[in-house]
Amino acid sequence: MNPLQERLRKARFYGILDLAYTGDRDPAELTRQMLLGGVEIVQLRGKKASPEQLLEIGCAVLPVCRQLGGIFIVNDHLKIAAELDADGVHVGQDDDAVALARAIVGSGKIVGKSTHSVGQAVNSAAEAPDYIGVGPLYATLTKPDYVPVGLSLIEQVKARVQIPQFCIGGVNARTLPAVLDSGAERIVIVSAILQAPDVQAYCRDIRNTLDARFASTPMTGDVPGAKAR
Ligand code: 3NM
Repeated sequence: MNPLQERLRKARFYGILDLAYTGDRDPAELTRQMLLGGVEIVQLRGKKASPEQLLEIGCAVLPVCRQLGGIFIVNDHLKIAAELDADGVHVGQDDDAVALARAIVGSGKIVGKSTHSVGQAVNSAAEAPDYIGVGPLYATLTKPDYVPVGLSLIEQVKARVQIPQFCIGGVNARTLPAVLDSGAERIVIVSAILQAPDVQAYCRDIRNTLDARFASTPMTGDVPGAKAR
């Protein structure tokens, strides 16, 4: 495992900078607020953005991640991730295979994949991504066409898959306790962060909840007896 993948394994809080929610705000400043609030991974997602727009925004966001120690992931676009020299790429079930993503973005980079069922999680894990997304836990306007999978999927996937799982879909300050009670060790938040009146304060609140919950709990799959994080 290289240092980047090591950082990924330790991360619990993943925020998505979805351009559907950024409005006329500065993406780099939003990224800064997210990272200062305790987000560890920032993904750039812009389903309706052109490659040129994503490239331009990525160029502005990446240095902020570098400066503040965040991991920077590009959604869907392998070539843009490669051109930016991003830390990695995230692909969906209908997108490119993990191996192709790795070949294009770079062998030492992070590749993540969305999954929406136990079967998809098991099959996707066999492609050896660095992490999988598991969701949507709840119905969410950020991904309106997807049927919510429910909280029980978290433990079902944990029982079958060893690689890090990031639980996503309808996670916010209100739902977080139930999500954590259901076994989630890592979470992703999109709209709740970007619709918060104070992005940094909202992220800090989530961060504090995660830190309190995991104060002395090692990640699943960690070496027994290893120092807890
Ligand atoms: N992927 P919010 S759910 C981008 O299940 C995305 O793979 C999902 O947004 C998946 O935090 C989702 O606003 C949207 O609910 C999550």
